[in-house]
Amino acid sequence: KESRDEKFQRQHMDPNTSTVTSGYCNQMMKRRNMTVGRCKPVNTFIHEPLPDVQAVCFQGNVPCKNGQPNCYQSSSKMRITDCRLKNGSKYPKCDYQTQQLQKSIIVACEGNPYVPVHFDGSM
Ligand code: U5P
Repeated sequence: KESRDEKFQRQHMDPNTSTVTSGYCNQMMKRRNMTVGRCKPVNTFIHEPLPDVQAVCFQGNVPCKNGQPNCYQSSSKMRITDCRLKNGSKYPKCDYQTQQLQKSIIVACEGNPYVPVHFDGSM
């Protein structure tokens, strides 16, 4: 079974893409199995090395949106792509807007080793 950290990596890690095209989200949301059963409405991919993203668990502690205390904000901006389902897109035709951004990310961390298991947002 997929662990929570494996799920985080499947849903949010894409370190090796340097050039993001307009079709990126349609392709990646499908390839990473986020269009199975429904179209996941919003999802962020992070284009930084995995160790740099794992290190965020030891950066600034912030409360999570759900009130839990185990969220962390990256001290540096990271290269990310936000995928947002377009208005009027209906399953199974999941049509996404692709937006490249440089923002600080917020992740929730758990376990031993203490690693990211949830993407809480960006700012
Ligand atoms: N999410 C992102 N990026 C964002 C906001 C949300 O990937 O900037 C994804 C996360 O996987 C999160 C899920 O767990 O959407 C639901 O987010 P929310 O609607 O609870 O904020």
